[in-house]
Amino acid sequence: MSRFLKQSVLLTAVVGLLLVLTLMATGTAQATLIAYDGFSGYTDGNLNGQGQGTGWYDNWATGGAGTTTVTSAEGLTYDPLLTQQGLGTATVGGSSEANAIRFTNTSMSSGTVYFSQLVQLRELPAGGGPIMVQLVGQAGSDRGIALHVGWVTTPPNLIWRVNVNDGSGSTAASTGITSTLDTTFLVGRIDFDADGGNDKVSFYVNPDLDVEPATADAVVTNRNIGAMNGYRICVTQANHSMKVDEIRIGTTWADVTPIPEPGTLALLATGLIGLLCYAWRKRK
Ligand SMILES: [Ca+2]
Ligand SMILES: [Ca+2]
Repeated sequence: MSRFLKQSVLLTAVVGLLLVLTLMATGTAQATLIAYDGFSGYTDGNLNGQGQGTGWYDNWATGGAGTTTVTSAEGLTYDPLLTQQGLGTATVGGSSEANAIRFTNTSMSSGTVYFSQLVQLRELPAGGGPIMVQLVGQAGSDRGIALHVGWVTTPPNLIWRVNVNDGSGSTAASTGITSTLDTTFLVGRIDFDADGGNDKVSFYVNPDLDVEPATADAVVTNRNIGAMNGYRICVTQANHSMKVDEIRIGTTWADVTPIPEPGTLALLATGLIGLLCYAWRKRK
């Protein structure tokens, strides 16, 4: 075999191997994600009846007298979180409510479950009910884990807090972190009790992506929640709206805090440069 032919065979093998490794890496990153919606691929306008992403049992169903819309012209970002263009916005007109709910293919009732999302309040609430995103456990119900904006004591001390409703009552825990009009990355974690007892719910506001913080910003440990099988956006504050994006439900911290994979082209370029160096050294 000529040297040129040998190098061609080697080149083909290396490029093929890089492609396989790239595909494997991409597949691994998504393999354990229970559900994802980055609001890409939707038709602009009313979110009701539409559905994209992965891991969902049905499409979005909107409720309340307000509206929930989707737009492809925007997208919330939280560097370096992996994101898609497009986002959803729940808007309350007057004093009513706007909500949107979607169920998952997977029912979650054991082990550890994480859910993350980007949210942006469009106005700071002046009073009234909560503005929230939540994992829910019953069709048509808002019972479940709610991550929402609420009062500390008196206005305008708005804070992020977690609220857990298990059907017999609810417990709220404050993060002490003031809510702003900036894009905020919220992560919820549920540790289901293996013996059917009370479950632990942890809440993180704007955490680092690479490693789960050792201490959560708020924790609730005295509620016994059932199976979670849905996700809900809800604004009950008069004349307010909230943007929601990059909804992820998974079983590990890494599932719900992904950063972009090294690009295929970057990997190929690295491989080719290495190969050229090898060929050059062989010639000498
Ligand atoms: Ca998006
Ligand atoms: Ca339990």
